[in-house]
Amino acid sequence: MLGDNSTISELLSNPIGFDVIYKILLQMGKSISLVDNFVIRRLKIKHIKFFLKGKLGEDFFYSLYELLNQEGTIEHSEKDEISRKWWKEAVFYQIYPKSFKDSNGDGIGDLKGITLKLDYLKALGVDALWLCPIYDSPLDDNGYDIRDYKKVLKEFGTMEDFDNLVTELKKRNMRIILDLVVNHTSDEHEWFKKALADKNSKYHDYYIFKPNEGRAPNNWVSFFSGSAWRYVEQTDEYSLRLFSSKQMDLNWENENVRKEVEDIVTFWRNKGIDGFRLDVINYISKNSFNDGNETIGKLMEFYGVENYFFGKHLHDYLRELKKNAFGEMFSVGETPGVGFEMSRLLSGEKRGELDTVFLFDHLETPGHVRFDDYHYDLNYLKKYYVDMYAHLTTEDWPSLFFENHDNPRMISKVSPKEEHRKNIGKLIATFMLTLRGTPFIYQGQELGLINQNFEKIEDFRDVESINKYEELICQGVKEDEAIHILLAGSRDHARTCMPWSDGFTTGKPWIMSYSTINIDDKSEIEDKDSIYNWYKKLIALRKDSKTLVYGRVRFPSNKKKNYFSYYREDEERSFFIEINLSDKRIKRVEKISGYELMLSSGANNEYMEPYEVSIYKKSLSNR
Ligand code: TEU
Ligand code: CA
Repeated sequence: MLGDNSTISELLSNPIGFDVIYKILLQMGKSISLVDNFVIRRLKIKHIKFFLKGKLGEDFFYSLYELLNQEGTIEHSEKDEISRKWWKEAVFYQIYPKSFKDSNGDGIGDLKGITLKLDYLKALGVDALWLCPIYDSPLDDNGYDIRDYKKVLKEFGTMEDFDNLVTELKKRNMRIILDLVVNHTSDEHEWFKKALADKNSKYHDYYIFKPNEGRAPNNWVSFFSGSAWRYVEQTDEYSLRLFSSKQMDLNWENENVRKEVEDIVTFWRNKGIDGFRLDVINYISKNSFNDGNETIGKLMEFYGVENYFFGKHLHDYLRELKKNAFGEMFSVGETPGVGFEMSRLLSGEKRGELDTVFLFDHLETPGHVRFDDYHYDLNYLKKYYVDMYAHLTTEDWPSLFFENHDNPRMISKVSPKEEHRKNIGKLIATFMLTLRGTPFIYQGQELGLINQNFEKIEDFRDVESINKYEELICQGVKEDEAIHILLAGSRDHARTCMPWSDGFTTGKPWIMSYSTINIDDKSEIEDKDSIYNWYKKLIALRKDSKTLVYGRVRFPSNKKKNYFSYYREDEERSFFIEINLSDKRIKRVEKISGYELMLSSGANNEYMEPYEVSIYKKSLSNR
């Protein structure tokens, strides 16, 4: 058991310990090497406490030990062969249905609209779709507040439309995964309505209720502003809601809840889907309802998060769900706050829990959060990926993504300059499609979309942004400053309508249609030098040789700033990828011989253009 007399070395060999220390240093803009060295490793935690007294009180260490001692260390066994799986070879494409394609002119994307665009996706080289929630919902959080798990949202169409989409996908040898949102339900779900109607009904224990003692049960805050507790007048209680006030957390300690989730998974599995993305799945096990530690709350932005971001029953619940419902179906967990070592506990091949996870530490550079207005320094990715692959073994398989429906467009994070957009778009594609892991392209990323020019609060639709705006105004922030903060991090940047040459809709779109730059799918397809055609060529390269899927990753130890290179190798061939991480022209560093240039976004001379990527290949056998 870890405690004050444990050494820093013992702390770092605990997966949660390593990730927590890594994350704290990351938020402070420091590197893990600050503690992961011979001198510090021999110190005892009580020595550190002495230096940090006043900053990290006793309760911080109590919370930390509580968290750490629920896990043992995890072996780093290294078997040679990486097991072959369809979901390791597949290129995924994430669709936000509401903004993808509207087929009936009501201004809202729908399932028939997705079916209309399957040939576009097939031509790009997409193997599998991930659809954000398509279930009946009051749309408080655009479908992440589910009212009926077995009913298609009427605005998106009918179950027949869904069945037809699956049929059309199978005709094209494509797959589909759905979004499983089971940390919480809508407050309009029949379970919650029954829970309020009768405190003694079995449904009352489906949720997390606490008696009203005059104030919220603890200091936890919601990810969507305000207290994480909603006062429920009907029963004079507080009910937990980590997200919007219409998204009520489920009580996973209740076996009936877990059985309901198994039933939902089985229902959609029987409809022919290939798996699920599991929404904030690492939040489902709550360790306690103690107040959140002040320091951790400030550091992680949300008070209370240490009590639920990796609860002690999480592994039990995931193993049970896989055994009783998922079986061999694919699962990718969305795990905000989880780091490399903890991800191995959740998705290591022998763990019997998840197949892979979405980690998020690469989406902002150290010391920044999503709503900070800053330029993303791509040199951070060099450090991030070298660290990541140093931790992962052949039994671990990462996901590779830079955008989704919760984040601004990555090109805009790096640079606002149109002159760099194309090369940055190709650079991002290259990381996703040539590193080892499963790539997830987010709708519009293949077109090089950038952030939207929202002007006023009425232009926004996302509950997180609207609540944040109101919170900022209440704090005395001026309107234009509040809009500036939203523009840095609003999820709505990723939710504007796809700019199809044949139009997103014939009606009035539910959100501003895409307007920041004048491109559409037709112009990008016709432009041989477009980001779209870079994705298409890279995906074809990846399919052509499994080297870019299963090959070893090797990073030459060059420390030159702004330059990043790596090899992907197996017995048959070697790929060499070199990247200019900056907006300056730089000299190439790595000397290579015998390689053939396959793709370059530069001029192929001794200097690399700003944000240039060049990809080379060498055959190692005459096969
Ligand atoms: O996102 C959870 C999540 O990690 C982000 O919402 C993040 O916590 C938040 O933006 C604060 O930074 C999932 C879904 O992807 C998101 O769309 C939902 O709003 C959320 O869960 C609730 O279901
Ligand atoms: Ca529609």
